[in-house]
Amino acid sequence: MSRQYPSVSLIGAPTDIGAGHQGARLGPEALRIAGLGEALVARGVDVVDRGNLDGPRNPWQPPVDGYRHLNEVATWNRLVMDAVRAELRDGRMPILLGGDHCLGLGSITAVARHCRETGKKLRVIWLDAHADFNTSNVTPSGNIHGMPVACLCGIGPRTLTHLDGEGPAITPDVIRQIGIRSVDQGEKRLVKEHGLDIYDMRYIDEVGMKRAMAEALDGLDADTHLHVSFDVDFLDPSIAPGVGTTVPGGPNYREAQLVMEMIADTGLMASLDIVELNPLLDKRNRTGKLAVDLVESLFGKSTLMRD
Ligand code: HAR
Ligand code: MN
Ligand code: MN
Ligand code: MN
Repeated sequence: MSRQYPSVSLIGAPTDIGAGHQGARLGPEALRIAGLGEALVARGVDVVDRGNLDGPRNPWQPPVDGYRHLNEVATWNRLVMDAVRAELRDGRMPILLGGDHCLGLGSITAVARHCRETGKKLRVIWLDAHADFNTSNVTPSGNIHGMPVACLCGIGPRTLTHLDGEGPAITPDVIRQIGIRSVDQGEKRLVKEHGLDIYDMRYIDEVGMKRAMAEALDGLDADTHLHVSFDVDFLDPSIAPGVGTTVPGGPNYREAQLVMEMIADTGLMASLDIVELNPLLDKRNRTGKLAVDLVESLFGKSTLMRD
């Protein structure tokens, strides 16, 4: 193996508090049963499973003032933030097992703080079908898993934009979004206004995944902390049906592998979210197994020919 990976800590966050379907709260178990820990150990990585965080249950209420479950979302994200922060302080690589994508807020808030404290530059690679840049005014659903990127950039309710009490975690220039193919009307205006760097499927079709990823990974150096936020609905639904919000026209198996391989080649990934896996919508945990397969590539499985 060409790279020595830091010790990994698996952190389960079994909740669908920010989603429009229930079932993503089973994601951590589905990833464990698909063999995530064992697969990393087989790659020579030291893995500790911290078990699951214990937050509020999903009360399954309708949105209030454009947000569904705002208080519970904030509580879950504080738990995630604290857990991720503790691992980073210990010099370990946190892998967040979601849970829906609202949890990217807690995870990346912790990562951004860690970067400020250690003088590292941050780059976030956001793999998703969705831009997750909605606000309470423009959201079609009130589901907060459609809002974490906006909240991270300071657009949203104070409880979420100031999760660690320090103000917005990032500026939009930190993030690169790959695979995007579903952006709501008002959300489109916002992503343009804030200049998000989006490699949408149209662009990927035109220039190819290799060039899109090369651009998204451009400008990294040894001082960069690379965070990968992997929303499993990034993948084409034909290979990954086990998610709540499928959108046709996503990356196929090889394109997805190439994404992971190119990230692995940087040697800079220092934290990871795996979110939105919903095994209730799946058969035989197929999507969980695919997620594990792709994470193995993030840890260099397919770079054999380059060693
Ligand atoms: N854009 C839609 C909304 O805000 C759907 C968001 C779905 N989000 C996720 N995460 N699955 O990417 O309601
Ligand atoms: Mn560190
Ligand atoms: Mn998402
Ligand atoms: Mn998504």
